[in-house]
Amino acid sequence: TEKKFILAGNWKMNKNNSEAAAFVNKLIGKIGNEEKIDVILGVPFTSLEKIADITSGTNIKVSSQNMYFEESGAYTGEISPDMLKDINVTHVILGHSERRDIFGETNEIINKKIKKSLEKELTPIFCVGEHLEEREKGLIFNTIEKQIKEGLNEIEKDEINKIIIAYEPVWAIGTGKVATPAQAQEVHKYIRDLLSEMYGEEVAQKVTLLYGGSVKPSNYFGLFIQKDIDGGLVGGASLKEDFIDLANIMN
Ligand code: G2H
Repeated sequence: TEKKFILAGNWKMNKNNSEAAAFVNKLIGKIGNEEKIDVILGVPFTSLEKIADITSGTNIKVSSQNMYFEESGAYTGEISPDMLKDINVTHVILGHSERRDIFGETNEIINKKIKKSLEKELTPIFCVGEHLEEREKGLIFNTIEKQIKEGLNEIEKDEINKIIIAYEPVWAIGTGKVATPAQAQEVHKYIRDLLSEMYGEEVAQKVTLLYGGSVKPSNYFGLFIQKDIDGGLVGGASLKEDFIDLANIMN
């Protein structure tokens, strides 16, 4: 397929403004002209504007880690898609398991956010993934099916290729326990087959599916050579020079 591999970082709640700028300046020197892959950085709200300015003209794109689904108004503490667009943010991570588990985001809320991001031409990086308990009970596919179908509710065929989907098994997040390439590929294939059922084979093949959960340079190659894995969403390793190594592995 013609789709590009994506290396996306998710800094989560890390790096103040000056740390963010120093790190990204280093990244730009090493991978700022990357053309074979798309590099996306998921930055805290406080550093988005600065990082979007620093990376402008490079091949590094900037993502927020969340947003609200309303346009504006009395939503104390929230950030709107227009606010993000205004400072040249291009992507938004939605439905991360930390948003679901710590902040109570439901599939319905995530669906509203995905629809709003598409309307505003922000590219959603839509995260799904099962908990260990669900895996152990044999409920991986049930969980993923519900997250995908409810998260993509009312999203039409002509919009599905504007969405990046990330599979992040919750038991592999920040735990150092990466899914094996076979475990990851199994679920990626399931997601692709499900998309094919929902939207048709041709469209499903074009959807970018990222793997996330304890990705680091030493385990990345085996994952990203899998047929249905089109890149990675990287947390811990995106805070360090490991991120440069990951970009180099994909080249
Ligand atoms: C999964 C991932 C990035 P980590 O949440 O979204 O984090 O690589 O630290 O497991």
